[in-house]
Amino acid sequence: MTCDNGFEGSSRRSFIAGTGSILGAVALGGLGSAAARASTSITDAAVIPALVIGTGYGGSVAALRLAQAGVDVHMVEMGMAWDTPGADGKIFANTTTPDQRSFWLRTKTKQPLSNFLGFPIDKAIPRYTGVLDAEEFAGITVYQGRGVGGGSLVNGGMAVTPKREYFGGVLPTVNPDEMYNTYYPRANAELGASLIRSAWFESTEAYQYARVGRKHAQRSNFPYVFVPTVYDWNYMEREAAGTVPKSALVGEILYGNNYGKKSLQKTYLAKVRATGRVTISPLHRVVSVTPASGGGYTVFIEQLNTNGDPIATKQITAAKVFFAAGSVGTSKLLVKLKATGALPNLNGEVGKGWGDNGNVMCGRANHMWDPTGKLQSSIPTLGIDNWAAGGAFAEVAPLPTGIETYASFYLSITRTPNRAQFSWNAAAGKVDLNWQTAWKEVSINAAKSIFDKINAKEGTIYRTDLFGVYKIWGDHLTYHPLGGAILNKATDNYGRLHGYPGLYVIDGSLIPGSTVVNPFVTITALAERNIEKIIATDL
Ligand code: FAE
Repeated sequence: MTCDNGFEGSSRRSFIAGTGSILGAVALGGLGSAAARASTSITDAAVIPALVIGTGYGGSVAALRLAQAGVDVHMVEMGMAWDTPGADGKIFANTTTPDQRSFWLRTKTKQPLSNFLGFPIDKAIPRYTGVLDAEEFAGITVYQGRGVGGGSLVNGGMAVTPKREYFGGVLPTVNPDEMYNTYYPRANAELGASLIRSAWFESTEAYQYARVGRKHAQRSNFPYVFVPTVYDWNYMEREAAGTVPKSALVGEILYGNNYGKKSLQKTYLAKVRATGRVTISPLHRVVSVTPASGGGYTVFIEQLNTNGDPIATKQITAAKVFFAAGSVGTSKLLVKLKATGALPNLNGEVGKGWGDNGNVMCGRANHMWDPTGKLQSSIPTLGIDNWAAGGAFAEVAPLPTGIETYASFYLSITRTPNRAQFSWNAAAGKVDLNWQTAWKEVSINAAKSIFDKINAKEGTIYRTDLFGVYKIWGDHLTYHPLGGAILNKATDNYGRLHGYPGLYVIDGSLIPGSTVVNPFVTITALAERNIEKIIATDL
């Protein structure tokens, strides 16, 4: 039997029994009602069983599994819904023609590659709640997705499972058997990860840049791997054949893909919506969480306009709160809430253990007889694996400029011991991160273990025009923020925050600074593991 608040009879009873007085209010017709579920945004004074902060990988996994277990869920997302086309008929802007949709609250683009042939390429754009946030801390710019789908909206779609032999260094307190037998396969299946068709890779103009990258790796005796992605490869082949609108093959990526990429909107979040138990509030930002007098937690939320300004504040009560605001978002919230007295009992591990996954970028200048192609698919699919010998895994990345650049471009993920800490800056009223740019030296040296050798073999040099004037290394940024609420330190071994029953962390902030490869499959698999335990024992 389904009650009008949406709970199936038996699961409703057990959920109420397990979670205390606040759920009495839910049963009496709080936000769990069908009408409320159909509304587009959360209402002030709502009383709900479960709130998920953020709609990226961790948040989407949590919402889906909770809803499937019979729990009504509300998701709050500070970015936009990204479900409505702009004036050009497209939801997302192209990488080569950034506009207001491209960046989160900036008046000038901040492209990861800031220069080309020595000239700055950033340009003025209207301030808007755009999809890519280049969040600046003192020593590093952290790129993140903003909107329903989180990082899946803007990322390269590389769906990489770390080699099992390295897993102990990634998540030392997690049983590898359960991850590799159950949760990695589950995450990869739900995300729709798959490999490029070999014959097409070998023949298409769009991956000439990757074939050149492979050839250079081979000639210097580096192992290379094809990595799965969440792009629909059949769609990309049809793009190449000219039978469908193009996305990867016209360079769409950093500011969103209009077609072809299986972002969370098409995978986990499509299933979330199909449960009928989850509402999602875009342009809503959580600013505080504190224990409620009657049990559960009071959550303060600001509703934003597309200029990023608060237009309403809402105060709701949730029995359980899942922090899934991403490594930076969750860490900033927890550090602020501990320091300002909203959640004073959080332990001293909160804010610690943050890392950049060793990200560093570089380009190499090839010879005129080694062109990388003017048509480059924006979805990388090949990696050079020198982790064992040199501590670097380099993805052969595209430079989808539409012209022949004679450049090979790489994003390296490297082994680095450096970890930073978030702290509350009371005077400025914000959270700081004590990362130092000089810490990237380790990562540069690891990347050099690959590219110095390739350059020597090929008789080539590094590009010096992509990150400034005469600057070789893109060492000012990360795409892969990880940590800040480390598993089994700030939380227990399943993401339950110490000091506050009913508060959970379920995103990249649980992972201590490195996943050895690109992170979203590990974030998803860990979330699947943790939510299964939480549903079994806490609800
Ligand atoms: P995330 O996906 O960041 O979701 C957090 C969500 O919470 C966001 O939508 C935020 O807007 C929202 N939020 C934050 N604060 C609040 C608040 N206070 N109130 C309400 N909402 C809030 O977190 N990874 C790969 O594995 N392969 C790739 O190829 C790859 N390429 C990348 C390329 C780029 C340009 C970028 C930026 C990232 C890339 N990543 C890649 C990283 C990957 O997208 C990232 O690790 C995951 O998205 C992190 O997942 P989380 O669930 O931790």
